[in-house]
Amino acid sequence: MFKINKEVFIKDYKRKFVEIHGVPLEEGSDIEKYQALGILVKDYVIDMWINTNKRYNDNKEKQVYYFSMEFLLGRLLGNSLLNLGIRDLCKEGLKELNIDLDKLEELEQDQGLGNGGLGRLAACFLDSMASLNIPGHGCGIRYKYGFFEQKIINGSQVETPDVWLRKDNVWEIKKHNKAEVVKFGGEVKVEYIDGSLKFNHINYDSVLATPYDTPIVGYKNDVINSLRLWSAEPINNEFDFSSFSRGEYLKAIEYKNSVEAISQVLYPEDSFYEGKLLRLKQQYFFVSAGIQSIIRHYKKHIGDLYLLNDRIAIHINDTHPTMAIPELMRILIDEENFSWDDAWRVTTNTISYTNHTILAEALEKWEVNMFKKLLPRIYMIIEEIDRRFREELNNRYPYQEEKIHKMAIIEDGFVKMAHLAVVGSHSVNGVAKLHTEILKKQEMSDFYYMFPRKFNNKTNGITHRRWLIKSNPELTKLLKMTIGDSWIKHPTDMEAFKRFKDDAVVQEKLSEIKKNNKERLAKKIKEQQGIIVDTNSIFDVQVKRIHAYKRQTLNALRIMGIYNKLLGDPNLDIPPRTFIFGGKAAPGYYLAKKTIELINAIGKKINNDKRINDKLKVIFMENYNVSLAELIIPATDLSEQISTTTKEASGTSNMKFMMNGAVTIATLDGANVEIRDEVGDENIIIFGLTEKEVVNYYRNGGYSSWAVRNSDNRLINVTEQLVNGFYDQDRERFRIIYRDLLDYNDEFFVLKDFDSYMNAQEKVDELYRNKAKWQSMAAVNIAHSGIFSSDRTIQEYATGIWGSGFLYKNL
Ligand code: 26V
Repeated sequence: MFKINKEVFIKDYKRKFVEIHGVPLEEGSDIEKYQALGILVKDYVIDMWINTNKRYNDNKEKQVYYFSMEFLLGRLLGNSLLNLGIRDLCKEGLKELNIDLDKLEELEQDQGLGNGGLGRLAACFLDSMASLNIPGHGCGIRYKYGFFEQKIINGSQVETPDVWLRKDNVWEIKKHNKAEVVKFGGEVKVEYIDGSLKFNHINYDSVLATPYDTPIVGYKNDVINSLRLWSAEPINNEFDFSSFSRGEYLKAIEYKNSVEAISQVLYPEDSFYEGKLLRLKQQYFFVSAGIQSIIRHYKKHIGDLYLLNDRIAIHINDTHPTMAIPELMRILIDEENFSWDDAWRVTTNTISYTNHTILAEALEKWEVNMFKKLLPRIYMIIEEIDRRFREELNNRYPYQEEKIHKMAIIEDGFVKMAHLAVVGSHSVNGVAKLHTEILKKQEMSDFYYMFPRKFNNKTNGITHRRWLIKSNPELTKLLKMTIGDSWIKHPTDMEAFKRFKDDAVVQEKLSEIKKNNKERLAKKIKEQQGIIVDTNSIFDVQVKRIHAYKRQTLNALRIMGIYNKLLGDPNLDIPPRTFIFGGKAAPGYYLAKKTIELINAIGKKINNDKRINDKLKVIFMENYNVSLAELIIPATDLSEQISTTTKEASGTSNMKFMMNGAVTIATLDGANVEIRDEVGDENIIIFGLTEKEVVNYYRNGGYSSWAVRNSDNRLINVTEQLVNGFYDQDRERFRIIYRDLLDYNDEFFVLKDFDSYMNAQEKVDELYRNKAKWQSMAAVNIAHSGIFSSDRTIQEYATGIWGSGFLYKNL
């Protein structure tokens, strides 16, 4: 294991500082101090990184490549130090130099190259792969601008660009010599040479893909894996612009801009798919570069491409990298002279696919004409995959035209990426038990009947290193004191903590830790918004992307309902609550942006209403991101997981909250079901429609939101308050929410679940009043959270899908 002592560290650090900045440490700014530390840590890591790669190559270990359009890493310094096992030592060393490590860590810009759950999952997986000694690397895009920054101005979201590279990114290394060329456009000339067809791609535009590698540090095991992110550059960057005639000069600039546009910006949508050409370019760009570099490396170190799938696993995170399938086919057939059948066998055995959503509007399908023009050879290959698949369908289901239409890959002028992903891979997994069952029984049932053995479940997880050890040091200490530290390597050992659930001393300690974490958050709220919140109140939190199916609206209507009740009876004896929201709306998602406005309008009114005696406060935290999550989650008493049953594939913040001792109020959706199974009904508060009821309404109708509202006075009041000037003089401001709930019949059953949600919240009040009961619930939640470590998830992927890691090596 990496070893260093404090004195050496101090010496190294001082030296590094001077070397980089050319001034003595005492004269340096905090940001310079951060940079020097980051660069020093990277130095420490470099030899291990080289050794890890050497070992992988020498041992010819099976390599996993995790392809994802998004990696939401957050900050890296703290976690790299933690995983190297030198965080405490550095903290002490820096203290001797009068430097506060926590303060330096906070100066790091979040690496926010993802939208939400899917991108953060990819980041947790990288951490777990490295920590479990699994040779697994990320492959994605180095967006110049990450997920936009959110400002709240007059209660509304305003987007500004995330210029995360403004200061140098100390973690990445640019690898000029590992660049790949990606080809777009042009035509394919088919020739018949020596008895076989040859496909010659001509007149294409070339783009240079240059990789930037970031070290992913395993936990105290000397393993450093890589995250490789590709940046788009013009092929010939060294244009001598002055020698061009005016027309050529402008053309050259245009070309440069159009190429650089490819890796310019992360699309800030995660639920509405739009068939944008640039996004298609992004997908092919990183997939092609990634696959080419894998093949180049494989040929150099191993050789026999017919055995590729013995040594390489490629995983595609949702359908966004599905072009890995035709791209691998292209290389094997066009460049390596494979027969179709051999190429198909190798490709399908190499690639595996995870589905992350059943929302129909998020499923990717690309217009044939656009696709064909941008990627002519890839399109030809997909056409052939589709032709052969249809043949198979015809044999299996003769004369069942409708079924064949439904299942085909190219249909109605579109390429359906999910179908291609299922057909062209050997494994298809959902991300929680319920979600996988829905895939099998409903969304993908035809495919499930055809390929039952491909389908499997891998319930999501979160890395306990970031989400507990790093973000909640006091709770970590308590766990070590009570149950030791075996849980760090074996998270399910946390179950031993259950023994202490009724221990008065431990309960007292738990509540003290929570209080301290709430104080930290309260300080941030005061700084950000000037509002003072009561840390004795229930911190009731819903942080996630703003989306109709996640039902922030249900939460908002509930707060309106409680407020009305309090106005009717200001002496009503309820525990005070602080409602905390956070999350970004896609810039084009009008209803979601209105939801943010509504929450802020409710906050403005309630927070300033003296009549209710500070019993309620509503806070919308600006710019929710990974770092803010690390502050909010440990400070939470009540975790709101209230999506419409069947809609949230898994959820992962639900796991982070329970691991930090929050109690969950939830619908039986996504991984909430498994959390309930773990902690038992008495340690979670469940409400709302069941899966069966929801499916029944969607299939057979019978829901009338007007009828539900008219039968409940609370609902009549709160819905009218949306449009009667109660929360804003402009009565039209929230009309769209009103109409969505009533005139459009409330697609996500907000009104239907209102009563059951209100009752569940009353139960929360009652439970919270009983301090011992509440802390015992918190303890049980913590104790049972180990199963939701992404180490467990990755172990399952490695043994069940990739054939990599321990088992494989022991064969
Ligand atoms: C979809 C789209 C649609 C086109 C525009 C760009 C874009 C970008 C991302 C996505 C993926 C949406 C799917 C997603 O994020 N699913 C979430 O995945 C989490 C990890 O598995 C899971 O916990 C959440 O429940 C699920 O909503």
